Amino acid sequence: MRIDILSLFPEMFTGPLTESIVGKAVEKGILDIEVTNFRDYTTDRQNHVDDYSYGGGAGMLLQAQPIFDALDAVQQKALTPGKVILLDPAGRRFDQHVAEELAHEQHLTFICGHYEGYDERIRTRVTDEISLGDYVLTGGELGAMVMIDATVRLLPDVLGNDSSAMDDSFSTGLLEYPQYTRPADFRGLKVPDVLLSGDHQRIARWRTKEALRRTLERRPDLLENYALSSEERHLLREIKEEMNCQDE
Ligand code: 21W
Repeated sequence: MRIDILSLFPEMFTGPLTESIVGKAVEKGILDIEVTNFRDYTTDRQNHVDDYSYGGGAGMLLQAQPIFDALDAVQQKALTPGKVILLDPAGRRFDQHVAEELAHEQHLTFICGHYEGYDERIRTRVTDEISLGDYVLTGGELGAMVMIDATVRLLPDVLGNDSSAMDDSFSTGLLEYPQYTRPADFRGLKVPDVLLSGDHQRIARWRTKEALRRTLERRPDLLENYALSSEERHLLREIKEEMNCQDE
């Protein structure tokens, strides 16, 4: 996969893109990332990238010209235009499904703003407008890093074990069950007996039940879109009975 990032703050990306799993993917040649400062493409003699809003109003807008020219340059180099993603608080919300969609692409370009907004004409070059969530950031850079991290770990051969990305909570649709490591008794806090029993069938059932319990307690919204197996339906009924839950 090739990833281009257009940003006025390229240094922000050095840590996240060179360390850890994303850095390993670059070393392995699975991923090629380039950060372009679109200030380098300005034709303005003072290298301005922003200007006042027509019609008035507070704040500066990123101008179309530097971003158009930077996009022309990265798209010429990459052969395939791919997806062009505008980081924008008004975009659709990023989630695991979007990460899976992006992981199928050959080429991604992220445009990161850092001002009050974009000249509307920039959107004519954009295929997707994506937000990280309902909170205000100072710019798109952290959003791009989050999206790149979530996407790159889904690429084949990035994680050592190719089943690990598939088992993640949000991929399975349930939260994860509680996990324990040694010792079996830590300051009186004990590991549940079932996990020490060696009975793999009982353990699997316990884990499914606890994953359901945790999801019901913390993220009931996830259960609404989840297709329960007959065993899961049975376990969920047990949980609700234990809770003395009258409904269902
Ligand atoms: C913050 C841009 C506030 C614009 C119209 C009139 C990218 C982000 C960002 C930023 C405003 C994302 C306005 C979640 C985010 C981002 C910087 C408000 C004022 N619009 N995901 N006046 N949250 N944020 N614009 O902030 O660039 S993805």
